[in-house]
Amino acid sequence: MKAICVLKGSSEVTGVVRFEQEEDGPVTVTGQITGLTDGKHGFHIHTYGDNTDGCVSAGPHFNPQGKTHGGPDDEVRHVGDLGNVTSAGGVADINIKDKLISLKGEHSIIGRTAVVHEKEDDLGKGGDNESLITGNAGGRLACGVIGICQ
Ligand SMILES: [Cu+2]
Ligand SMILES: [Zn+2]
Repeated sequence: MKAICVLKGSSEVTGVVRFEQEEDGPVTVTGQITGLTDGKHGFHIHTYGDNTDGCVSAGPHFNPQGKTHGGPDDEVRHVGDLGNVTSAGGVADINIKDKLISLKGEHSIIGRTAVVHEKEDDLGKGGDNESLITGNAGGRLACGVIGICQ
């Protein structure tokens, strides 16, 4: 099964992200985001596929298990916590394999929103309360609803 997401926002940041899953295996996330400042930027799946008020309407990180925020390799994390993407020379190439997100079932990300952030996600290790909610990743630069594709 395959899904796709076109990231857009009020900034110059744009991107295309593809999701691919075989059976109940991990989801491979690939793509490219351009226009980011060099360095790390938080990248998550947020709960709602709602863009009425821009990326803000996508709500909090997708968290069907009621856990606190973490990094993609942590036991305690939101399902939507994909960590950071790294931009170099204005281009961030994405190549992630994740076992928790899915394209079907309870952890399905179809119809939800992928968001890339202004700042680095501290992966829940920032030592403050916000770190356990958002990873202190700051503003939402671009986002897009994840849809089924061919
Ligand atoms: Cu986010
Ligand atoms: Zn999170």
